[in-house]
Amino acid sequence: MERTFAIIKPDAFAAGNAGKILARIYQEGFVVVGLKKLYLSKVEAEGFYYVHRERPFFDELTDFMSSGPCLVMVLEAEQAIKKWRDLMGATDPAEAADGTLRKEFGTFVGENATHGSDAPETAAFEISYFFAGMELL
Ligand code: 3AN
Repeated sequence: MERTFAIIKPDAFAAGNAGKILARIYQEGFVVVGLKKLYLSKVEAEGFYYVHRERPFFDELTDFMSSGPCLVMVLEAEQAIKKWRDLMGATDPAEAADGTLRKEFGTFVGENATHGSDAPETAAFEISYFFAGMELL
């Protein structure tokens, strides 16, 4: 089994889509190992997206991620990282395949409903950024 880190982003949370996205997560067979609602500060969002600090959209991205509450999660499944990224779909909702979360719930590339780790190393960093070991029993 593998663990990945996921976010239901502020756009999807504000639109009332968190329940529908969680239902899909359970339907697809993930175990929700950790789950909490957070309202990130700008500094907390910047720390999370540190690897993107040189990208032109960094300020826009961290403003958005600190614009309202979100749900942060640790999901467990066989090949959880790939399985969750497949369920999310392409970064740009306009390019995401039918049946994916970003196609259904995303608005545009900057507000795309969900986040998922892209590799084991990033999953480890992202999980430990938001969760203590005791919260993941
Ligand atoms: P993914 O989340 O699919 O791994 P990345 O790592 O390329 O995508 O981008 C990180 C986040 O930055 C994305 N979730 C997206 O919301 C945001 N982002 C990516 N490209 C842009 C862009 N051109 N303009 C605004 N935000 C962007």
